[in-house]
Amino acid sequence: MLRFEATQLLVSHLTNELVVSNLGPTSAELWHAGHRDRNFYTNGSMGLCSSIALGIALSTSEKVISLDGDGSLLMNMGTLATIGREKPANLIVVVWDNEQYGQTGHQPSHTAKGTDLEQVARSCGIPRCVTVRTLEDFELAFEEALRQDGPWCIVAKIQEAEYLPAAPNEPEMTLYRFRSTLLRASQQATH
Ligand SMILES: Cc1ncc(C[n+]2csc(CCOP(=O)(O)OP(=O)(O)O)c2C)c(N)n1
Ligand SMILES: [Mg+2]
Repeated sequence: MLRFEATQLLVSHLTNELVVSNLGPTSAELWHAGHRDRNFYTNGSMGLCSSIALGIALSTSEKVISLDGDGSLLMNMGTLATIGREKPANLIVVVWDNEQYGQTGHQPSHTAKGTDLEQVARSCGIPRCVTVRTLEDFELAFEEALRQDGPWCIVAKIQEAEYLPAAPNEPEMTLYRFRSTLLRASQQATH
């Protein structure tokens, strides 16, 4: 399974969900798959994607999706423990697990040497954890995660591919756009 085809599939299932994406190609591919005001592209902040998504999930009842990377999640594995502790029902963590630190030179990550992030998430108390290896299984798991309460951790084993061009995402603009969209939605809901 390629991350870009899985990202395109994921985007095709979205309605109003909030999506936070890991730095680098994960954010670029999300942008190419379909830019939305409800996408929060992270920049440089390795390890913080699921932490940011957790914070957002705890402050809204809307579904929040984190598109994390194996290397980044390994660097801040405590975020899985906090998700398991807080158990936000509206949070879906997808880990694009290519078993490497892809964008910095394809160095093998711990998941290439036996670390099983599904088991880590499960042992942290995250109730819905699954590993998928094909596009079909990814779609089934993601559709179920959209329907059923979580928190979810979907570890999607992916193959590396050529990178798409970088996306024109400026951090300040991302923050401004994302916040304004949510603010507008909450103002409309109260009027
Ligand atoms: C604190 C910190 N350390 C190191 C880096 C450099 N860095 C950027 S991305 C990356 C690898 C990320 O790996 P992963 O999350 O698996 O994503 P992939 O590149 O495989 O898509 C590294 C080491 C950084 N941005 N921040
Ligand atoms: Mg990786």
